[in-house]
Amino acid sequence: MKVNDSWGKVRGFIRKTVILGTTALLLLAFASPVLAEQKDDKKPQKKPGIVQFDNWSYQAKENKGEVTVNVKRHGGSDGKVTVKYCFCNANAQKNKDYVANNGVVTFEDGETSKTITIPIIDDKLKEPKEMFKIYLKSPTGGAQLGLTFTAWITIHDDDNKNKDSDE
Ligand SMILES: [Ca+2]
Ligand SMILES: [Ca+2]
Repeated sequence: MKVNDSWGKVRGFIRKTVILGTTALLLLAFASPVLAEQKDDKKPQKKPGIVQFDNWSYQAKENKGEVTVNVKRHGGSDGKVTVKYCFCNANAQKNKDYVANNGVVTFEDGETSKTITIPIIDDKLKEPKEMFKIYLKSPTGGAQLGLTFTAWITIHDDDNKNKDSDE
């Protein structure tokens, strides 16, 4: 009797365990797609951000050798994005007053700030203020260009001692 009793208990225990286990497995099977879906819903959308210059105007001294402009990425920094840059002449002449090396700025995932260094040519000529324009184009990686995607660079001559260029 004793043996039978305990066997009965054991069987009861096993049955309960199996039922509980099956129920748990079934619950998991039903719940996991739902949980996964919720997880997907909560996953924030990728924000590659907006890329632009931090200023629309930069000043360069002719005898300083170079000018640095800042490119910022804001509103998100997800993933790698690139943006091309090129130059326009105004009264400053490409490769006479400054070196116009078109290029690409690359922001790695999480990066938000980059610089472009433009060599300025110290030409020893007496000149007025000279200006040229740099602009950003062709963003990749889902990034967009901001409003300040162009910037003016003013070269202040160091050979001309008149008022106009001596600031
Ligand atoms: Ca010059
Ligand atoms: Ca000069």
